Amino acid sequence: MIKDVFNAEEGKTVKIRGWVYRHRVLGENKVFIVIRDSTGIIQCIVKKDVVSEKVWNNAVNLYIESYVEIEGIVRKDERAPGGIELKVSNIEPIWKGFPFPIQKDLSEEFLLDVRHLWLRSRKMQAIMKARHYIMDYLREFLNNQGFYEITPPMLTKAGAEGGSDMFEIDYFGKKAYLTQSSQLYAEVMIFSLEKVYTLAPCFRAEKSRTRKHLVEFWMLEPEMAFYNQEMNMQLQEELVRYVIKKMVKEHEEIFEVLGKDVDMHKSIDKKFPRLLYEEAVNKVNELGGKMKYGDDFGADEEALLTSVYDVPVFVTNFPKEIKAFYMEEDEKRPGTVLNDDLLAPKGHGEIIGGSERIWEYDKLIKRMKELNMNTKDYEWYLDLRRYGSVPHSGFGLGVERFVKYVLDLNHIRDAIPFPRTITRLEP
Ligand code: NSS
Repeated sequence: MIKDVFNAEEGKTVKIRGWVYRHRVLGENKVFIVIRDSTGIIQCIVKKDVVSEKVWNNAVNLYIESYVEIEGIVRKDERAPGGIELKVSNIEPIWKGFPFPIQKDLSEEFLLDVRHLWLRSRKMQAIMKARHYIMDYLREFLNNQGFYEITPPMLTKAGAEGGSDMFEIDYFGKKAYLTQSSQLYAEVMIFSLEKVYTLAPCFRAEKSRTRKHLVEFWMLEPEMAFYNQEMNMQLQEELVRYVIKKMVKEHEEIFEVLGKDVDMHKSIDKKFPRLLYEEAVNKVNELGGKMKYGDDFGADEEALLTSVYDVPVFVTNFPKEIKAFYMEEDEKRPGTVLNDDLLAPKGHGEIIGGSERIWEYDKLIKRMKELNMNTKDYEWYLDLRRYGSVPHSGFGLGVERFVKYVLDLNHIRDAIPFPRTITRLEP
């Protein structure tokens, strides 16, 4: 692998395989080739006067993304990326292929059209590695705390979050929906395993065209028996901090490839501030926004509010009218619920939504009726409140929103390999 060459002794002959990342014929007798594999890139130099005619012709006639095998001598050179280059003695194309379509046009639309090829770029490679590590650390943190991962269904009969953004499908002549959230299934499992989480896709036919909405996204949904909202928020704070610290400590090179400085996370040990919904609304207005009590935070309001923080901030106690049916009312602040949205700093906005759940049967039925919900669709969910119910809480963390925040990406679509948006279902 390419990374091994950087540990090899100077003067040693090595063999590598990889894809042509850059290719430049310099004058009559030099070719510069940068080769990439999953571990990195290396500069290779071919000089006409030291290789056979066949090798020279092989070197000249390559395309970007041709797959080649190269033999060469390791040389130190400060001008090369990583300070090492290969003086090529042999080069064999294993698959020369066709001229690569990604050349001059780097417009966002075009790169989305050729997403299946653009995923090979250094930028996307770095983000996909980060996504892998982030998902791994999220699981690691929860597993270490005694959580069980459970796998929820994607095909469901009723929505978990309500609203009009459900994808309806024909299920053998009956209506079914793609899941909006796995929460209700996570709730089922706490009565067996006490602390569980799902890490699974969610689907929302959201018409919002913003830099933070996807139609198909992944959500981590922990659910904990006997947790109140305070314990719930503490867990969220520790989880977010754990993953960010681990990314900064172990993967600085990913941030470097993306041109980002890990210093942006230097305050992450600070306690995450907490604002009541009401205080947050006032703050948005102080900062020049226009909100009234009862409005939800849009992308602009979140951007305003979070622009003044360097760590994520909790907003709690939303009016119950603008939140989901299952949230427990706060006895100390009637009309508001025991919930939190965790908003990431510097404009990234909401990454987590969580709450304490209504756990008593009578209260839940009453709330569902107030909202004119069809309780028949939720019979099995109501069973959870009929038999052995206990207080519990949980939250959902949007994986792509979190990746966007951790890496400070400009757009959520780069946090997932194959983004699904209103206008895009391909590749
Ligand atoms: O709608 S949420 O606020 N909450 C729930 O779905 C709860 N059922 C979660 C739970 O308590 N188990 O969504 C949670 C998070 C939200 O904070 C975002 O980070 C993410 O899910 N989310 C999205 N990410 C990308 N695109 C879209 N459209 C999207 N919607 C929510």
